[in-house]
Amino acid sequence: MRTGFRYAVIVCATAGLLGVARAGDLAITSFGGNGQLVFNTLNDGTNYDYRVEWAPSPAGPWRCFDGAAGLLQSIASAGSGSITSSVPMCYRVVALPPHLSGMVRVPGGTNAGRDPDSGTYSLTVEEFYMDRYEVTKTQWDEVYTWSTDKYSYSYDNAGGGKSKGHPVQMVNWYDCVKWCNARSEKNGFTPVYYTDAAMTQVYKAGQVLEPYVKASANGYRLPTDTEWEYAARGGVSGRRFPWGDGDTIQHVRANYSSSSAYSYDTSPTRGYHPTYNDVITPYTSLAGSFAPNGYGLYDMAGNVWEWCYGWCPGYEGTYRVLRGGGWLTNARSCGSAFDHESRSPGNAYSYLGFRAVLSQGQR
Ligand SMILES: [Ca+2]
Repeated sequence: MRTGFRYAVIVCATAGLLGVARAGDLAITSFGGNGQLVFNTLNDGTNYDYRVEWAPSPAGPWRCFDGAAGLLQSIASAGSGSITSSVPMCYRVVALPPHLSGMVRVPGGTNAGRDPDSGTYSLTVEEFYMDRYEVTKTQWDEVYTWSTDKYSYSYDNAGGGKSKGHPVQMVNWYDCVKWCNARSEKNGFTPVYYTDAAMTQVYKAGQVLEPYVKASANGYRLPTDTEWEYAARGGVSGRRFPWGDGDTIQHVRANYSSSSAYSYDTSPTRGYHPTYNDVITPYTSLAGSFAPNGYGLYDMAGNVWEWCYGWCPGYEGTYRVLRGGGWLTNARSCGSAFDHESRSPGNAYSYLGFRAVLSQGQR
């Protein structure tokens, strides 16, 4: 069910608490001189995500923190040996409505640089929201059951999952596209994918090689290849992997198969991830088992590969793009720029899952 934002505002000067306005039962309870902001949480049985926003005045405009750059961007040189700093004076805590809980805001913009593997690149996207984790089996089942019981959806695969909280796999591209539509309908949104040019017939069943895409629809969809890579880079440029500190990979950072074939694979443990290799494939890990990237996205390298919407260039009509590498594959495949992998949309594998996005304006 879609609801509006609920938020609590704090107006502060030099980190002192001057006044608090509250909406509902969400409130900021303290803001200390050490910069620590404390707020209560909503207690209505819903699992909300929360985020802190800032503004120059209570009238706004309110802005999200885009990692460290969100603050650094407000500091500019005066050109005379001194620095003028514009410090945000108001903060608020926002409880994201349920349809956005579990998603992170990916700010629009351009991420350009030189990737150690692919060379110069430039990625430009509009703001969108993306699932924080790969879609889990739990999440998959909830929408799958809802959509097949009463709403005439039919899928080629029921989906596999090592256990609750692990990413869903053994789902083909058609399943994922239909599931996005079902999730949209479940949340009261307009589905994105249709079977007819007039876009009156929601894509719910069968294998439609090239669904009609309603660009104005506000529902869930698969990310484009460009959106996926932009998101994976997490706001840092020119790095091989989703993290900003170095261009190497180890098992402590991701669930993948380590090998000495790549000099930047410096994992002290080799082969499949020792924590998740229980000799019963697939060796997936609980979604979110490793540190997130700068946008708060987990497992953008490894665990399961992720279906993107687009065709593999040169193989239009045959193969759809996958990104990010998985538990089965090597360090190279985990690179943010690695786009050499694609699969037939009708095939399903135990190393391949997905995550969904919402276009801007759906907040
Ligand atoms: Ca992944």
